[in-house]
Amino acid sequence: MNIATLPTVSSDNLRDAILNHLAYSFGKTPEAAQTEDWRMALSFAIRDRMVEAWFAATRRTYEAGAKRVYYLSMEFLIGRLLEDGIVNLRLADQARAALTDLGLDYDAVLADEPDAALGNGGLGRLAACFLESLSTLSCPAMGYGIRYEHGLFRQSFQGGRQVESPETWLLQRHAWEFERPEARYRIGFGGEVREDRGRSVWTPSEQVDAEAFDTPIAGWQGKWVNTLRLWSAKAVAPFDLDSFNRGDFAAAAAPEALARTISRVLYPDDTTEQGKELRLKQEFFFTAAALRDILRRFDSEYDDLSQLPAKVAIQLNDTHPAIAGPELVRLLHDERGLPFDRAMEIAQGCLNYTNHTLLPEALESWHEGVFGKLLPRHLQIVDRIDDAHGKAHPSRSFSMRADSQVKMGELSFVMANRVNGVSALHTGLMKETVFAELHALHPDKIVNETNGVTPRRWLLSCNPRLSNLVTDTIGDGWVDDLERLKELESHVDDAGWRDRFAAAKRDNKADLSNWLAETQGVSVDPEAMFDIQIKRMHEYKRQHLNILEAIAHWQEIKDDPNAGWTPRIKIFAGKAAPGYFFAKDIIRLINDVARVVNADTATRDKLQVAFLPNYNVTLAERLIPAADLSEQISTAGKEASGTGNMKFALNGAPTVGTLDGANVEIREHVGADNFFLFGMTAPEVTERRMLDGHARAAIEADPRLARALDAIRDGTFSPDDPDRYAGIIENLAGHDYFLVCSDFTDYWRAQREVDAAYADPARWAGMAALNTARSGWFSSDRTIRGYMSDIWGAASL
Ligand code: 475
Repeated sequence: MNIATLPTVSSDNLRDAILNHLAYSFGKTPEAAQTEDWRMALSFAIRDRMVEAWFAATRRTYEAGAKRVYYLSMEFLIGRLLEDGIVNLRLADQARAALTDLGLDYDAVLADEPDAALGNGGLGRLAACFLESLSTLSCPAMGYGIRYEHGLFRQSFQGGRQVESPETWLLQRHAWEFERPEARYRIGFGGEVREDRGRSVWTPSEQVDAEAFDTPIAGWQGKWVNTLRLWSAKAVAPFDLDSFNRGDFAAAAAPEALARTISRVLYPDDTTEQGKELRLKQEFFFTAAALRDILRRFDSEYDDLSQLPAKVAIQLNDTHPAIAGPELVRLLHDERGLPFDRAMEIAQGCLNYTNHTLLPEALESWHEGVFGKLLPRHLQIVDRIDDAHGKAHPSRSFSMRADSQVKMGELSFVMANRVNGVSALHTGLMKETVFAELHALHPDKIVNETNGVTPRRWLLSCNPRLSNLVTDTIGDGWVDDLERLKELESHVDDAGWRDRFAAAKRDNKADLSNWLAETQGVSVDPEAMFDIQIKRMHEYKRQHLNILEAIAHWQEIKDDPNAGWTPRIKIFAGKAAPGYFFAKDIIRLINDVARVVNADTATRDKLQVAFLPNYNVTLAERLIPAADLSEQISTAGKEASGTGNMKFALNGAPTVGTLDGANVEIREHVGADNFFLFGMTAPEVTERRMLDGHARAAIEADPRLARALDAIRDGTFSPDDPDRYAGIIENLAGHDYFLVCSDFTDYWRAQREVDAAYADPARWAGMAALNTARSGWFSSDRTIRGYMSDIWGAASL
């Protein structure tokens, strides 16, 4: 059902288009053009090829009267867009040829693009994969979020410590957005509510405008293009002329400054909640603008609001846009005059909520003082929603308004038609723990949609060597039908094919090792095992378990350097929330251990440690294709799903991991023989925590663990400041909430099994290849099909 057949494009056509843009869009001659000019000209030439399909998709959606999907998310971690566009339009060969023809380095031009780091981690990257899959599946959809001026902070190290600096992606020119000055909505905050002839009228005390910026998102082969619409805050009146004329220039600029703070920075918190008023303002700002936009589009086609649930599906990416519930009720009841119950019913027919974490500290809740001051009418509406739910379920023991709070999880659950978890384990735990009572009242509401990743970015584009081998072997049907990777299985026993698979990995590793040498001053042997843990820094993700094992491993190598150790390089990358001091200490510890271990001439051909700064999507695209081993070692029950775990498996890196999140399903798919399992299960974790002194007992039972902790304690890695890690030691030997000590012994065992398997290259290549061949189910195309049928009732056009 291709609605647009793309004209074929030769490298000559593309070269002419680039030169044309260089001259007429950027006013440069080839002689004067800088890399950034070429990058912009190439981006415009590629973008031009999306526009026809973009218009056609919109036309087609109107003609079909199709239901539209709206994905509301505080974060879209989209990374670079140029290569993604080139790959999806299947113009990689032509683009490379055109640039080479112009005497340019294709890779250097692509590398000039800054990452759009408009997200923290998994939740934001999932939203980006979903947008791409929605387009690939030609599902009429739109993403709504915030056009942050500054994305996630830039990370560097000083003396091993994380230092944050502002990220400035918009200081370079950005090729992908279309400003829409006409799509502008006035958003109010504060003020008061008065009753006027039976109607509630909210008069805000402060207002800003939300202005739209649209980015086209092309699916595979560019047949369908959806829109990511990001809102930027603008002052209602940019300038206070009275103040200016009085000579008070600061006051004159105040409205502008105030407005801009709203879309200025992305909150750098992953799975911790801050409870800051500005955050609530951001949430309401983009959600309210999105709802107004959705209703405007609906009004342009239909005149009966009861049709809304049939034509509009809204997905709330976690509770961050949860204010959509009360705001939609307000629009329908206060502004459109529908009875309250009817307004609530229609809103409930449109809204759905995805939960991404069960960590109690991450469940949003606002004090009613803050909430009511900023959104007085919404507080009244939440109370009415809560009352209505309480009346309908008199036996319930909770309230979304308990303890003077507004509980966004409960609110989202009640206002949603469907609520979903992101892996089978996580969805089960939602039913048993956080949402147990709501689940009992609404047994059909919770569904599972296990996460996935887009194979276009996470295999085809980031790993050309492996994707070429796959396409040579089974054709290119896998790109939008990833389960076809299964067809590789019959080749895994063929030693010649396996060698080609191993060669692709080896070459990727050689590239990475050259890059490490050139840019990070780290020199590693590409034959060593590349053992990688990349993700946000968090105690539950247990980077400290990994580094403890590395310390014990180093000590054991020193005891007997000639014992036939399997050479390894342990690579870490990830950012810690600026206020999360424990996580920052773990970064520093890893850097300290790296310094000492890498300087040890007796061991460094067996073990090295590196922490790479400023983890982002682009670094992930570089590391994952070169990984041998994927570290997914969270405390069972804590990682909702994980998506990095899927990317590694897809790229032929077996996992060492716990039975947590989607690891469980990965292991089922790739087979227990091709997955290094260790650690307690979620129920065992719960039980162990109740056991007094579990950490001390674990340390006493394992001399390796005791010795590794001793080395940290005695200042082996911080000789100038032996007490530097007293906090970490105290935590681990004390209450050890995340059970690092209790899982250490089994982790060590699993790692030695990894060593043995890696030492047998044929065996390892077989395991790695089976990971690729059996990862097809983890495509975000499969996930989105699930949302379309189980949650949205939306169809592919
Ligand atoms: C889970 N982020 C992963 C991924 O489903 C899962 C929270 C508060 C404020 C800002 N960001 C957050 C998250 O909660 C988050 O990223 N959760 C992650 O969602 C996609 O795969 O297990 O930790």
